[in-house]
Amino acid sequence: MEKLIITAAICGAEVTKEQNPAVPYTVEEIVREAKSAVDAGAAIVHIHVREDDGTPTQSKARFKECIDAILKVCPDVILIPSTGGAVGMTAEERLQPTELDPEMATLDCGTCNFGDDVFENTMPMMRDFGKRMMERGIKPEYECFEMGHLDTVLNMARKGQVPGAPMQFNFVLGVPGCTTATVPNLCWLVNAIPAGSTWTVTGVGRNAFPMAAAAIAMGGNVRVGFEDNLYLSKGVLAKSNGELVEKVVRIARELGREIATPAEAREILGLAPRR
Ligand code: KMH
Ligand code: ZN
Repeated sequence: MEKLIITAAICGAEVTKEQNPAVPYTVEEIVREAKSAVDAGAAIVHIHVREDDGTPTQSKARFKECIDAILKVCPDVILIPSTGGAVGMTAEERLQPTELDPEMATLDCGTCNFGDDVFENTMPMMRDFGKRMMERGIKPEYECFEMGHLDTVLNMARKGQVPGAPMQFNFVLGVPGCTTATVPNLCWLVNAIPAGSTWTVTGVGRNAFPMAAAAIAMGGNVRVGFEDNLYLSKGVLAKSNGELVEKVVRIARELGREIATPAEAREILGLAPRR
């Protein structure tokens, strides 16, 4: 089996310090959380950014400030900025971090319920996002919250509307209103991706570690972090993203799976080595 790529989604757009005081808002806090995750074994950090008061933003300047500051202390890490932003943001607003030419960025693969909200990703929006990423040579991480999102993006790839092989998928399972986090659902998705693709699973809330264990056993990759889950175990808040990553590393070690460094993750994902 390939080594395990761990992604830390350190911040998200929805979680707050009221829910867990360790949720990062400021640049310093974002750097602290990224470093804790990388030190624990994350090869990838998925980033959203906030204003100092916690308001989610897709500001290019704020992304640049955070990316530069993270790379100062974690020079090898793979950063995947969000183009999902927060529910209700416009496509133009969401696309801002692509202007920084990151090696990867998320591309959300369809509209879905998101708790009480609707996360809008219309076909024209997705075609615009795909075009932008092809023009700028950005490798998308295809975020699938629903079973049908996978068919949607595979069709778009066949039509040349989004970057094609090798594709990297992130199956985000357990968002209220979307596909539930079960092993049969994960197997259905994994069985439907083209040969040569790579995949990661994100289990939301209490699904985080069961989905991680399933992916470790199946040969896939794992995302954890405050964006998806604030707890280390039932009723115990995680003190840092690093603690969540450490738990994945412990499970992987028990199951005999080694952890990929950022350089190894770049090779597995088909990214160019860092200059
Ligand atoms: N904040 C969610 C509505 C992404 O990063 O691309 C969407 C999200 C997906 O987090
Ligand atoms: Zn995200």
